[in-house]
Amino acid sequence: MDKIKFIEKLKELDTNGKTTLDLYNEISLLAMKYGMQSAKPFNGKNAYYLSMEFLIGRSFYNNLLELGVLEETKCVLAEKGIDINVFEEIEDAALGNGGLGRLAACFLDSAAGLGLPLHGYGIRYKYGLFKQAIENGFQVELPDDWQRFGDPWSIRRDDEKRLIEFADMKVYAVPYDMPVFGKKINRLRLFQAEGSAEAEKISEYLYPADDTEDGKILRLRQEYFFSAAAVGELLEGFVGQHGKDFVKFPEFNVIQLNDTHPVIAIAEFIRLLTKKYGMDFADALILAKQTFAYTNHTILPEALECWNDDYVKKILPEIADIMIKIGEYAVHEFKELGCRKEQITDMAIYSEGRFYMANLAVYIAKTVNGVAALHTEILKNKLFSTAHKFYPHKLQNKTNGITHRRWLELCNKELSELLDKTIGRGWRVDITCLERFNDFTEETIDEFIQVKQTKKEQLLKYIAKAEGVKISADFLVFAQVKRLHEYKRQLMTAFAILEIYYAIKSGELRDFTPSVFIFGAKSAPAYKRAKAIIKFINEIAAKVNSDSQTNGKLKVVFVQNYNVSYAEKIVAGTDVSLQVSTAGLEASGTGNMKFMMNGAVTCGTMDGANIEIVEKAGKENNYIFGATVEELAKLKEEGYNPSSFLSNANHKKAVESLIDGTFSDGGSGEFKELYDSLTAGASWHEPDNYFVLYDLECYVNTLIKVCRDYSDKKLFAQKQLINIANSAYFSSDRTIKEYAKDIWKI
Ligand code: 26Q
Repeated sequence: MDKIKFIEKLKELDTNGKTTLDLYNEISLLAMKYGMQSAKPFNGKNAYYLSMEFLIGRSFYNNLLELGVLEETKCVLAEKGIDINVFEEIEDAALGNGGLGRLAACFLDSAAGLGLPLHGYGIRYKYGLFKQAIENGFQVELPDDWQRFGDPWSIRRDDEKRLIEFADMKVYAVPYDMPVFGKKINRLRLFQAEGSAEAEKISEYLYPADDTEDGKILRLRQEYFFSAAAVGELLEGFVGQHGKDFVKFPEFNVIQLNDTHPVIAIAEFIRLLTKKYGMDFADALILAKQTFAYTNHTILPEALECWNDDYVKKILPEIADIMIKIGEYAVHEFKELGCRKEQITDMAIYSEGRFYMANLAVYIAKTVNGVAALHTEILKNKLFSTAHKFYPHKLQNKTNGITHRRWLELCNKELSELLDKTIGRGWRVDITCLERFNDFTEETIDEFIQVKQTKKEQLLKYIAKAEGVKISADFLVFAQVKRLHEYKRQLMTAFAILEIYYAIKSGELRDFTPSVFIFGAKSAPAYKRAKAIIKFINEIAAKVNSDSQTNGKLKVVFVQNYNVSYAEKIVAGTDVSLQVSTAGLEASGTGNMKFMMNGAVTCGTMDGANIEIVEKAGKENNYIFGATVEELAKLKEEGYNPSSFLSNANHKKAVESLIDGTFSDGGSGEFKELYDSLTAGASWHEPDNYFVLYDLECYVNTLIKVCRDYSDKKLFAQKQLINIANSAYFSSDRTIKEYAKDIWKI
C-alpha cells in the first residue's frame, strides 16, 4: 500500500454510525498496515534499550506524523465532517512516570527518525501510571486502564513467548510489538506476564507499592521478568544466526541499561552463557563487559537500588549466586588495580547482605553516562569517584534531549509554520537549521508574539474547560510541571506566590504584571509530604483565585492528571518555565528543554541541563538565581540553620501559613509535618534538606524581575525567540547520534 492507496482507503472508510473509538481503531489499523509493509529486520549491529518505563503518550497523531500522513488524514476526515481532534478522547499510554520514561520514548523516536537500529524492551503494564483527580485539594489516584481503548498499535506475538523461571513460579513473557516509525522502522517490545493469576500480577502495575516485603519482591520480579526475557531472546537469536561463537555477540548487540532497574540483566546474561551454553564464568564476564552500557539518572540516595540478599536468594537463587561471584571477581580485580580497603568497600557489589545494583552496573558496563554536564561531573567527583579513578575512560556525558517531532512539530503547528516561513522547512529533518532563526527581524518578533498568544489562548481555553478556572490570555504564564518531589521545590514556588500575593494585597507591590502560575504534578501514592504540597498549592489557589482584590493580577491553577498530552499544550502556551530544583539534584531535566524549544524563558537554578540551556541561549535571555552546588557544599560544611530565615517577616508569614490556620489540611496534620520538615527535619533528613528557605528570597525577587521585564513585550519575546533559535542542541537527535557514535558504535 503506498501513500495514495492509504488515502484512498481512508476515503472509502464508512464513518456513519461509528463511535470515536471505532474510528480510532480502524484508522490506526489502516495506518499500521501502511506503515509496516516497509519493515524489515536489520542484520548489522543493533542497540537495545532496556527500561522499566516508556512514557509514550498518545500514539495516534505522532504515528500519523511520522508516517507523513497526518495532514492528509486530517483533510479526509474533515471532508467527512470529523475533526481529527476528537481522538484526544483516547487517553495516553502512560507506561512510565516521568523524565526517565519519557526520555526512553524520545530516544526511540529519534533513532527511528535517524535510521539507527535501536529497539526498546520493557513491560506491558495492564495499568499505567495512575490517573490523578483532585478532590477537595487532595490527590486521588484512579487506575489507568489504558487498554480499554484497544491497542491497535501493538502486535501480540504468541509464537515468540518465553518461559521465565523463578524459584517458586514459572511465568510466560508474551511479547507485544509496537513499531516505531521513522526513516527506519524500529521496535518497542513490551512483555506481558501470563500463565496464572500470580504470574499476571507481575505486569499488572507500574510501581507496585514497595513499602512491604511483598511489594519489594514484586518489583524484583518485574525487573527480572523483562530483563530475562530480553536477554534470553537476544542470546537465542544470536545462536540462530551465528551459532555459538559468542565472541562475536558484542559485534552485533549492545544493551543500554536505563538506570539500575534492568541491571539484573547482566546476571541473567552470565547465567545463561554459563549454565545453558556451557561457557566459563570468566569468559562470560568478559562478554558482559563488552555488551552492557549503563545510564545513571539520579544521585538521590533513596533512588539508588540495593537489594537484600534474602529476597534475591528466595526467588532467584542462581542469580544471587552469580551476583555474589561477580562481586568476588570485582574485589579481585580492584585489589590488582591497587585499591585500598575503603575504596573496595565503596565499589562493593555485594556487602553485608546487600546487592548494590549501581556498583554492579558500573563494574560491568563498558561505559557509564550521566545525563547532563553537571550531573556527569557529580558522578565523576562524588557518586562514582572511586570507579572513575580506577576506570577513567568509563564515565561519559550524554546530555539529554527531546524529540523535536513531538515537542515542536506536533505540539506547536503555529510555531512550526512560522519557522518554515522564516528559515525554510529544513529544520524538520535537520534540527540544527534552527540556528538560522537567530537572524530574526522586527517582523519575526511580531509574528512570534502572535504565535505565543494563540498557543496561550488555546491552553487557557483548555484549562478553563478541564479545571474550571478562567484565566485571561493577557496574563503572563508561568509553569512548573514535573513529578512532585521535594527536591524539585514546588513548595518554594508556593511560598514565593504567597509572598507576592501578600505584597500585591498590601499595596507594596504595585507594578506586578498580571500572571498565572500553572502547576502540574503527580505524587507517588505513598509519598506523604509530596501529597501535602499538592494540597497546600490547592489551598493557595483557592484563596488567591477568589480574592477579588488581587485576582485581576494573580491566579494559580493546579491542573489535574498532568501527562504527556497535557504537557504538549502547556509547553507551547507558557512564557516562563520554572526549573528551580536544589542545585546538584536534578540530573538533567527534559521539561526545561521542551519549554525552551517552544519559546519560554527559563527561570531556574544552576542545575542539571539548565546550565547548558543558558550557555546556549545566553544568561541575559533567561533568569538564573539561587545557590550553586559549590555554595551549598560550603553551607553544609559550615552548618545550615534554616530557622534564621524566618526572621524575614515575609518568609515567616508564608511559611507559618502552614501552621497558623490560614489554610486547612482537612485535619490530617500534614501541613504541620511539612512545616517540621523545614524547621526540625523529617525522616533521615536535615531541616530544610532542599534549601527552600535559603533560595526563597532571590526566587521572589527574580519572579518580580521577570514580570517587570515582560512589560517590554518585544524585548521579552526576543529573549524567548533566541531560546528557540538555540535549542537545537537539545533535540534527542543530537543525543542519539552521540550514543550511537561513542557508546553503541552503530
Ligand atoms: C528506585 C527504587 C525503587 C523503586 C523505584 C525507583 C525509581 C523509579 C524511578 C527511581 C528513579 C526513577 C525515575 C527517575 C527519573 O525519572 N529521573 C529523571 O531522569 C530524567 C532523564 O534522564 C532526568 O532528566 C531527570 O533529571 C531525572 O530526575
